[in-house]
Amino acid sequence: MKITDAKVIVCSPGRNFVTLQLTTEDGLVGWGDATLNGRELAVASYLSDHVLPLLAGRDARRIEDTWQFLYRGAYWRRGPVTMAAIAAVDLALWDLLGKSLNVPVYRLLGGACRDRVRVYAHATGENVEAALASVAALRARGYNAIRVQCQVPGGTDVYGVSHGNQPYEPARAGALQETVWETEPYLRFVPKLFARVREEFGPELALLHDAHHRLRPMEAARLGHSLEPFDLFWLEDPTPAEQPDGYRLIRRHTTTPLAVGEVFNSIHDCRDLIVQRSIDYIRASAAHAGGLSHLRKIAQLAELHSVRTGCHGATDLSPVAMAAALHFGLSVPNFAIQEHMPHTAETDRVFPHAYRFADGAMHPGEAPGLGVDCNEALAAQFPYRPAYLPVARLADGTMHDW
Ligand code: GCO
Ligand code: MG
Repeated sequence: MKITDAKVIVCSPGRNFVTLQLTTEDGLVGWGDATLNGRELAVASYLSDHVLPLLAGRDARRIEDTWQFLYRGAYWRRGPVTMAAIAAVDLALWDLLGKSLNVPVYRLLGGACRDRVRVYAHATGENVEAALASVAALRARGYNAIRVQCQVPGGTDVYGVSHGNQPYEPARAGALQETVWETEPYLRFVPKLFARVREEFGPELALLHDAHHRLRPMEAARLGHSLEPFDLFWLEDPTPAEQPDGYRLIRRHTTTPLAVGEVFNSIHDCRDLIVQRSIDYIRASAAHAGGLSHLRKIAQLAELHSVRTGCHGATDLSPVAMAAALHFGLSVPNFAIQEHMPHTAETDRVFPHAYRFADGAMHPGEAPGLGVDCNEALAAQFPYRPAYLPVARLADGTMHDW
């Protein structure tokens, strides 16, 4: 089962995606997601210029060896661009293996550990009433776990809130936008928001919140403590992830569960956090942390330390990555929850898929491989458009953390 052809497809059906296509001598086609939000073309180039020329003639069934070759064989290892590229190759190889054996990937990963993959959705509002209405609408669609983000009254532009009736999209098309961030009003407002949500929806709904790395460790400790009465499922990314000792500090002050890791790209980014039990949920994804092969190792380390998985699943992870997340979530013993932001209708048309949603959970389906296709002709109708994640400055102009 030799790899005979490899190519990268960049398209923008509602947002940008980078997709890897591997073809074998038997004519099988495998798909991988190489999308790195706001840095898409860097991964496309890394793949086309430096990785794909190394793949021709390799046995597509040697998934782990190919991973080791691309990771250990590179002098400049790790980092988001490199690891997204390795992930794309890895996903395409798992897809090919499943197709060659006519089984869905979750069976190759050890089989289902559960019947379905619990997912959480995003509620957002430009004010508290709108956020409550958004939670109610998601509950009516069957979600039993909901992340709530809301604009802080008075102006601070909270990332992750949709504007008008548009669904929230992590990147903004066109020139890079700068927003203003103010920590104190945010810290005063968020407990009030969750008090209202609990009051309105009762104790059973799982509630999540994402602080998007905007806080210093002691501020995050204070927020976690003030949210304890509202029993969050998790507080995500309270402080920048390169400071594991920051998480130890937060831990000393609050029992609010912590989730981190959507920006991690290797087990080395989260080893200390996991081993020291500074977090409760690891959010690394198959798309950005080296594919299913590497994410499984992260999950196994986490399992040893009672940390569960809650993988990143925003719209900038393509349907190929979403499918991989669902095969992973179905088969990993210490799975907790999966993020779910539905893609646009155009994206779903470009990437027809076997996975489905019902009653607050998803299933990857029984199609062989990952169960996702890419309609190249349709993809070509949606050319790449520059789009960036907005950055944040304090009111006095100081650059602030992402
Ligand atoms: C999330 C996120 C996203 C990311 C985006 C980055 O939890 O879904 O924080 O909104 O910021 O996916 O590319
Ligand atoms: Mg997040």
